[in-house]
Amino acid sequence: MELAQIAEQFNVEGRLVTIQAIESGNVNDTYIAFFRTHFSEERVVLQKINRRVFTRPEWIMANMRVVTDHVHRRLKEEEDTADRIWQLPRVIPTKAGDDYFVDDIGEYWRAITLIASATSYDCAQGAEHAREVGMVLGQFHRLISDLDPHLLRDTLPGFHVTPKYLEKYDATLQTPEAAKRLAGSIEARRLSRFVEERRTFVNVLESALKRGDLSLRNIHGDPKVNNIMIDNLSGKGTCIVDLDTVKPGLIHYDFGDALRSICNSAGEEIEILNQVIFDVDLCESFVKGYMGPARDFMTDLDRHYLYDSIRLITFELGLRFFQDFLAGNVYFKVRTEEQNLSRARVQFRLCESIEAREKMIRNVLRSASN
Ligand code: GN1
Ligand code: MG
Repeated sequence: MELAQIAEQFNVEGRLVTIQAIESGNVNDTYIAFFRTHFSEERVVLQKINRRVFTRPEWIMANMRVVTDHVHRRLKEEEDTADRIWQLPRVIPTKAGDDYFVDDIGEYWRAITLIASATSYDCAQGAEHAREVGMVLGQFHRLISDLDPHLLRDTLPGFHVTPKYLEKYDATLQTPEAAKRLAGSIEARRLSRFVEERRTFVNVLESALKRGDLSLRNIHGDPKVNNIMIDNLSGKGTCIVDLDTVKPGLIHYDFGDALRSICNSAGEEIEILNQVIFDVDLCESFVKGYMGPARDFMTDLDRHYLYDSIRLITFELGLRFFQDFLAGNVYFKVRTEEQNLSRARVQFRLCESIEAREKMIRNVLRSASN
């Protein structure tokens, strides 16, 4: 089926004029579809859900419906006292009234509203940006904190349970494909040693959960910097997008994920490792922004694990990229055979940078989170 035919399934006014592909995103395929009437234009985000990753796309859409309805209701309730128009995209139904469209080869498509006059950046633009990214995440955590978790399906079992990724990595190591790739790359063997040195650390958050130090709350699951939209007109954060992984989890994974992404100004795809540094000043700005909306729900024990969360999620993402490289690139989309290896190198280097700055980061977390 042609892309245009798919876009036309959705209930958008006007005639479809063009469709542009958006390159970012490691999992789903994303496009912007332009529709025009005689007097206006509407652009919508069209996405093909990756069925290799999300085996139950209909659950993704059910969750999206629950989360967006909940957040839109809360935003409406608070609008008179809010400092700005906080936004969140809405699901656009098909002409048949469904939340998604299944094409002739069984692919799942959705359309969501585009947040206009706003930009998402792949890397930090400075202190102000970091603070806004923090505030948007804190605001989102606050808004979904009273959403009944039973209403959400687990769309990706094991997502952000770091020990599970280590198990998967160990299983991959046993395969001939991994053996071949390790034998063929000095860099891959170096990364495998990096993992060995951090085996015991992977349990830090899950053990805290078991002990009852931490508790499950609704999380976003993927709050990296380019999922946070900044208003072009005011420079302030306006919303968080990519709601595929909203589910009960540890907010620490979100906190750490946003920080590992905003504090690495070189981005995830850089080849020159020397440029990969965890910027502690950006970390401070982010935490100040986050704590605005989050101060009320952060406990002292939550604060105790913030440093570990940054180090852990960075390690986890590196491990996920590395495992996928060893498995033959089956999960993350790649343009080259070595891209996942290269992405893993970046995250592991960032992890080292975090470890080297532990004291400074802990100090910043202590002062900025009170
Ligand atoms: C994936 O597709 P994208 O870019 O939104 C991944 C995240 C990673 C991220 C790293 C469902 O997100 O967990 O942190 O890549 N999403 C999934 O860039 O695995
Ligand atoms: Mg995502």
